[in-house]
Amino acid sequence: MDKSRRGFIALGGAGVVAAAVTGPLVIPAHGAPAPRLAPTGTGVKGAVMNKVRTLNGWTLPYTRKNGVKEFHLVAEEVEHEFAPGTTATCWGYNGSTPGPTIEAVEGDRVRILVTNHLQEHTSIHWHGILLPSGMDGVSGLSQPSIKPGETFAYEFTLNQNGTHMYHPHADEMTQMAVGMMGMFIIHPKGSEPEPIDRDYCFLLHNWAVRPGTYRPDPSVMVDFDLWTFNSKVFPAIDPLVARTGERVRIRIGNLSMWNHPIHLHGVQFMVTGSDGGRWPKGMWRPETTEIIGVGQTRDIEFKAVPGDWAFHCHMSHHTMNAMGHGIPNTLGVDQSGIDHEIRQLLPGFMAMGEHGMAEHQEHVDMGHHSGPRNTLPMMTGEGPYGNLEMGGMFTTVKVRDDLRPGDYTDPGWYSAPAGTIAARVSSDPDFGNPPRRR
Ligand SMILES: [Cu+2]
Repeated sequence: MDKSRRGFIALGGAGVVAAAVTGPLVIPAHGAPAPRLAPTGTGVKGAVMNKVRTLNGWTLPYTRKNGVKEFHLVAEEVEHEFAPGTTATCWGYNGSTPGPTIEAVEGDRVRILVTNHLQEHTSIHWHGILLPSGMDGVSGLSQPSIKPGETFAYEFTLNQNGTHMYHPHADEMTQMAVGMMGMFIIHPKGSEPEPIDRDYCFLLHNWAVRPGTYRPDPSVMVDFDLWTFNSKVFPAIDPLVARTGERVRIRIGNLSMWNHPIHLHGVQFMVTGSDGGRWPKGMWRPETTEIIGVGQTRDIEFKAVPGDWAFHCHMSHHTMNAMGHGIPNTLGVDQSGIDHEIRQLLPGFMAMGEHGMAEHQEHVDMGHHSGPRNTLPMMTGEGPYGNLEMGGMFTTVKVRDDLRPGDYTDPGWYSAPAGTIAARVSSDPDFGNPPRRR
């Protein structure tokens, strides 16, 4: 049992945790803030169901009241770290962005208390969930907005299963741009038709945290600086870990402003579901890239194959961290001699990009070039064989033969069997006689 699961009480059999426990309920992975629970009169009390592993995140505990599962969300400002080197004042729920994942079971009656600690009104829309119109959370249309300091109760019965989301439906442009969102997973009653060994979930998002600033800019529509899985960028996104042969499901939701073609190396996955629930098998399709449209969720499933496999958005600018886009193209431009002259105007200026952008990481890693405050390098990360030159929506799926079930600790780098790694056969540029079109 790894540290992020410590504190759970598993009641054998179904593996569903539904016991009232006292004391710390969840120790979220990687230093995410501890859940803040509303006082219940008897101290901190609640239960956690955690069948899903929320990447870099956590599951919201609940209390059971007369057969109703009661959750309590608090909308509030949070200090958030995207990766070591960049923090910002964001908005979220219960101390984190995204907010904690809500997990429940088809047939449950749920009550969700929402307390507003923001300085402006809010509401929560339960995206994709079938419920009475008055519980749909559209402020002005289906309910009055939740004013600062107020608590509203949403209550409904879950008549479906699948991968869903929650987000404000009040000043949405601002509140979503600064991080207010979360996942709402409804498990089917009974067991899954194909048993799932590891069930991951995360949300896609984009942020305009301009170099040197500490607040995401909600007015930006297309030109973002940070592209995140669950509000984290590479290299701070946890790896997805599995044991060889396990059936892995990854549930992905998109509340960003772009569609993201999410690509997994090493396997053909099946696209098996969405917020429409688990699709009939005849609708499953094998893919290696699946576009997760804005406002959509997708579930992908595969049998884990040993290795370290890249898992990322295929929009190449979405696997970069902060970068200036309004710059002249330096590719192929001889810049020799201009460093000295420009440095008189811009101390520390360094001409780059003549032969491609990869030298950017080398310069930053060598400390030649520090960049603005609170700003991550455009490309970063080191693997066992060198620089990764990545950022943003990039992580790895790490599959090993010898993992214990339920062990989510990072197993380090894969050691590939001898003879299965691409290797140098020549250093002569004129090596061989490759056919060329003239
Ligand atoms: Cu993308």
